Amino acid sequence: MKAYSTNNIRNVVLLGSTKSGKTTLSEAMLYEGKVIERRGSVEAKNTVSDNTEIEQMNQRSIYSTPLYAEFMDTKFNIIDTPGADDFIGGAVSAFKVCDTGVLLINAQQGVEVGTEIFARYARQYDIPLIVGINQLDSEKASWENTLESMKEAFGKQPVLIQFPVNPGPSFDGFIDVLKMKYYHFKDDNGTREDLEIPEQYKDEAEELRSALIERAAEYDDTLMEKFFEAGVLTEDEIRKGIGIGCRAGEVLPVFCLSARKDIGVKRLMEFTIRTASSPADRKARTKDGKEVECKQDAPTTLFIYKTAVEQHLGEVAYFKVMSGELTEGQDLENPETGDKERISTIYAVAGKKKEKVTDLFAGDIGCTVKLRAAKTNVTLSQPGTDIVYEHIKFPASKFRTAVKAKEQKDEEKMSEALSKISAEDPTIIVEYSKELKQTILKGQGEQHINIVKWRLKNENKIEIELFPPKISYRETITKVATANYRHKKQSGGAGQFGEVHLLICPIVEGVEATNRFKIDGKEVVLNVKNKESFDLEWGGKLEFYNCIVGGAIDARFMPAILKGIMDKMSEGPLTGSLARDIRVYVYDGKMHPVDSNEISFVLAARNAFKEAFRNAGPKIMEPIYNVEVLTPSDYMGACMSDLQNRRALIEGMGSDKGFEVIKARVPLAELYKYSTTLSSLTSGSATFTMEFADYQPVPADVQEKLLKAYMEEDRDE
Ligand SMILES: Nc1nc2c(ncn2[C@@H]2O[C@H](COP(=O)(O)OP(=O)(O)O)[C@@H](O)[C@H]2O)c(=O)[nH]1
Ligand SMILES: [Mg+2]
Repeated sequence: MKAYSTNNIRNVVLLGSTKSGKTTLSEAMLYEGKVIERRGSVEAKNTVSDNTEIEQMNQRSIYSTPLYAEFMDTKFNIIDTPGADDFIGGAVSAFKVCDTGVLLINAQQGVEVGTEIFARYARQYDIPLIVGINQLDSEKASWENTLESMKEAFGKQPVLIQFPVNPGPSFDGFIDVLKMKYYHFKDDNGTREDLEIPEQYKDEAEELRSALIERAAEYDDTLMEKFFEAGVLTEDEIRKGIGIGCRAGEVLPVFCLSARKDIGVKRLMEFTIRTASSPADRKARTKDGKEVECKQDAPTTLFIYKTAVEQHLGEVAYFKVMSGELTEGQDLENPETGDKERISTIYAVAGKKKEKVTDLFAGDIGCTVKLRAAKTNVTLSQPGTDIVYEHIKFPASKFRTAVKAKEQKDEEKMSEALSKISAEDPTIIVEYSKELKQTILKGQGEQHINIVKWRLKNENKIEIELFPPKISYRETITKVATANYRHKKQSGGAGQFGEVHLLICPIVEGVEATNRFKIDGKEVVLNVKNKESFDLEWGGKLEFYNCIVGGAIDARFMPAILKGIMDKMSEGPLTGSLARDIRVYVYDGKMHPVDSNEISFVLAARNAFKEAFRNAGPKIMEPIYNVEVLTPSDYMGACMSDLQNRRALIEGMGSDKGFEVIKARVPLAELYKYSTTLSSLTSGSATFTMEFADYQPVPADVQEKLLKAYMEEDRDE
């Protein structure tokens, strides 16, 4: 394959809800681009894109797959993405390297929540979209309903470039109002006839053509002038105007498709090549906020957007050439670590098919093998080039589970395998929580995690067990309390003696510290000699006040007292959870001239603190998450009552682009497997996001249960 120059490259990401037909479309594109001679199908498990065992088993895409077609003297790079929420990581990384999105809408369903999710992401990543209404050949296809749902979701953005002739099982062509032609298909294999528009479609075609011209004129002054003077625009002018509107995110050009019958695929590719951005039209952002142009005559820089371990090849790094020219054998370095890397071989990629090439120009996508330390998000550049590209920001996890190996002996192997999987798929996060003493596995949904389980079993021969993770509770207090504790031991040898009197009170935001307290009805004023304030690792604060008067305790024992308190803060008096937001005033005590030592004061302080804590209106606090659910209105009621059963506090409801949005605050303890429940409640048509908000006291009944559970656990040990 020859090296394509930047202007002759298009990078297109295929988007759309599950089963809209992205993988089938990619197959047809590869066929049109002569990369394959026969089209496979998802059912026959022989598509170029879904080529892994697990994807074929599930008959769906799980990874994002880079592909290409050579078409109209252009290298048409395609990234086929999985549509499901669970596998969103693949799409997010594709946004980083693509310049245009083709958003598929299933004509049987119209706009789905999945469609809306991808449209949102595209806006967020500034990816212009072209819409393909697919499956127009299916029995339940409805052109009208689909347009209606698009109007609701996208307002006036959709602009029809085509309309179908005979949508439904006998779908065999469409009228194109940019070309003013009738494209008729003679077979199910993309054989196209370019015909005059039949009489009965002429009026509709004229009407849509006028609408198209008007929209095309809207985004450019010279086109607008020309339109006012002449009343028409040429084909090239229309394309130009629509292209500008599309890049500005104001226009969604709409095409007709049957990916299965290869109808409309070639036209969509032609339009994309002529109208959509080339890589040169977009600038990439660096970590320090600068912009880098994608051009050939510049130092070579690459960005690795994905890695995978593949049969016969080992670790494969997929990248985009962000600037300059990449040549086989070139030496590059990672500007962040100084690591040197030689690019020994370069491949153009169509799924498993890897074609060796000698050069790739700025804007092109390819892969290489045998890098020493290159991972997703790494920039590699010609030595001396001080450019580091902004990392891909993957969405926050939505599914959290504890994991352990079925066989204790596999525990270490499991950790290693999990960290490899997480390097390949950064939306899988594995961490050992010292606090919970559990390995926590996080991902985008239960299916996502199940894929990990399957891979461990089949690729690494490790069986794992998943179970509900513990919750990171916190403990705090709500009122003032005091306690005295004397630690005394006099058996044999040297004795131990320490006595600590302390007062504790809660730290409440906006309430100033005081040294006046009422204890047993008496006003007490403490004499603060010294204050230390600690931001706790686990959130919240501890303030420690030395109020000792008259040398009751030597200053040299104060660190031991603080240590005793810290010990108890990190293993709270109620349930052993971490404690936070407490002020401690040590105001009196006693020493023994011989027996007092540090350990005595550690123990005295620990016990005094524990006792005071239990009398200070102690509360267990739990992590609360902000949850936002997006659902079709049919399922609104079901989603609401489910949330209410999860102790949710509903903060807002509203509709957005034809869907209902619910905003709620929900305790993490109630969110285990929420993604799974939501999916089954709504037949997979809803989605949600969750984000840590803050800690809040648990309700009394929950506190009771937690205390009881802790007592029982304690007794067990
Ligand atoms: N009738 C019809 N079925 C299609 C079309 N495109 C895809 N399909 C079928 O829809 C299902 C999902 O297709 P797939 O390409 O895997 O969708 P993806 O999840 O978006 O990648 C498969 O059974 C396909 O055969 C089409 O244009 N017409
Ligand atoms: Mg797919």
